[in-house]
Amino acid sequence: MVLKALIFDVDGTLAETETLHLKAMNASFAAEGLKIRWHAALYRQLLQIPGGRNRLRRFLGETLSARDPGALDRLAGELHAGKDRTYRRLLASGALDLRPGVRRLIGEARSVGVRLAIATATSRSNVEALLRNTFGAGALDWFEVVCTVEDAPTRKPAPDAYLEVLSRLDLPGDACLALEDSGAGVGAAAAAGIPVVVTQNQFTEDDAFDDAIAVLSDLGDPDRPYEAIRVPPTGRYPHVDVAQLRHWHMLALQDRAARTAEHAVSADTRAPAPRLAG
Ligand code: XBP
Ligand code: MG
Repeated sequence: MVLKALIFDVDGTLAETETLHLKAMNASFAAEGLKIRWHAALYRQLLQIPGGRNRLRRFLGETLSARDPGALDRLAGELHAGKDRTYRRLLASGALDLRPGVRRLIGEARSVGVRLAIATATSRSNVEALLRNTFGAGALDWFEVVCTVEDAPTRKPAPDAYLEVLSRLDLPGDACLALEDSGAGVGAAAAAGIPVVVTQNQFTEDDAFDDAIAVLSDLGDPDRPYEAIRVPPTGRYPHVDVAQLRHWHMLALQDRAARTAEHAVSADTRAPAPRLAG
């Protein structure tokens, strides 16, 4: 099976958005007159809870436990909406660029006919704002499928977003490759049968990436190679391009086939000896 499509995660993979979500969250606390401020180490822990609003509601429940649950639900909703407005305003002011190599790899994939898709746990309006303010107007159309929380409400590590993308691309998991930054994202893609490459960041570097083919600092660029955290022993390119991804994808499928064969052999040796007739 050859590589036909790349499926990109958004937050933390296309750009270091979590620093902006965090900044916007703290601005939202301040705008509501709350003294709460999240620092990076706390945010890193909170990111283990899927979804911005859910993690906020959980935090408020523990911090403002004397308040009525209904009031906390409303407060979480207002704070989250305020966070998103500020996040998109910051994006519009040019506060964030793409991670190294992202623009180059997506441009190359488009020019050689590798299909593109997005699988994210954030909202469609956040994705549109990020693409418009980094790649530029019209970039949304480069992605054949854009699956957001509105399309797959059960967030990663559930495989739902990836399964939805595969169904809309009409491709099996082993014809695709996912690019992710978090343990939850790797879990989601792997559960959908899609090989994954990780570009980690300050919020995810302690996550478990056991199911990933390769773990890197970023995609790198010709004048600035990526740092290899864990990569296959053969065929390493200094920066990630389509040829590198095709190579890693092939190794991942070979590894999967070898494991399936090994599993079949061990199941066979465990089976009882066939009875002979007579
Ligand atoms: C990452 C997330 C999101 C963001 C915040 O999504 O977990 O919840 O932290 O976005 P992904 P919201 O990596 O799948 O793109 O506040 O919109 O949830
Ligand atoms: Mg992510």
